[in-house]
Amino acid sequence: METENQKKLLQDVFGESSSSDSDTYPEFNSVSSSSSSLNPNPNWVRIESINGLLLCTDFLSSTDQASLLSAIYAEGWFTEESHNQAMRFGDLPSWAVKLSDHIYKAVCFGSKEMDMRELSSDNDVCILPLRLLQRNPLFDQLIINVYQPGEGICAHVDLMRFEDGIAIVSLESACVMHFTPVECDEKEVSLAMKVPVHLTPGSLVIMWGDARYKWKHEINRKPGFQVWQGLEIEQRKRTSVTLRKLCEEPVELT
Ligand SMILES: O=C(O)CCC(=O)C(=O)O
Repeated sequence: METENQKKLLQDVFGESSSSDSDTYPEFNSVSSSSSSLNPNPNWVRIESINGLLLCTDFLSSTDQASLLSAIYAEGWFTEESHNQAMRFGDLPSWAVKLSDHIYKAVCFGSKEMDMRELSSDNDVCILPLRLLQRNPLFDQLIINVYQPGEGICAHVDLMRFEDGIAIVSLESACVMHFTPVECDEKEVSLAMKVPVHLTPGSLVIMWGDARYKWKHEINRKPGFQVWQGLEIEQRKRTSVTLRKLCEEPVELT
């Protein structure tokens, strides 16, 4: 019965077929004249060793990446090189609302491929549990980070003032994000103990459950840390968009 309800819910979300208006990617800015198609079969990769960590490798086409970047830079937040972070809370810019909508649909399309029984609860098969996917708004906090070559972000767990279910979209260039269990002492942990995830431009990471609460994530762009499949990644400027939802009240971990 529960499965039928969930199936109906997902059908309500995007209809019986994938040929509805949800096939069209909204443009991220009004300047862009072209629109591209929403990928009805997004490539979702589950990071096996970390429950609740999922990567959509083909979330945004190159056209949509360019359109999103131009919408971000049109905000005027990054007029000087020293400006490397912008945050917004509450009502988000329209392009960020569209991006949230894309995330919602990419999760739904990915979930559609899965056995509906798997969507019922907080298990490690979900892309995002329905209780998180259904909240309204899905996200109400935004951070844009701009990294120059060599710059990264220290290992951290996102603040408890944010709910479970965090999304990160990568733009411009690739990097390796490393995940380390929270209980590991950062001074003692070796690179070999970290789980690397390759974030390519246009990819989307979803973190929930263990991935959000029990693992720290970091981007270390010092020489020797940006290695993927044996090769050091050539470093260029990278921009990321992180979307989160503020808690009504901060939650304590038990
Ligand atoms: O830039 C990224 O990909 C990660 C950003 C992040 O972890 C943060 O802003 O808390």
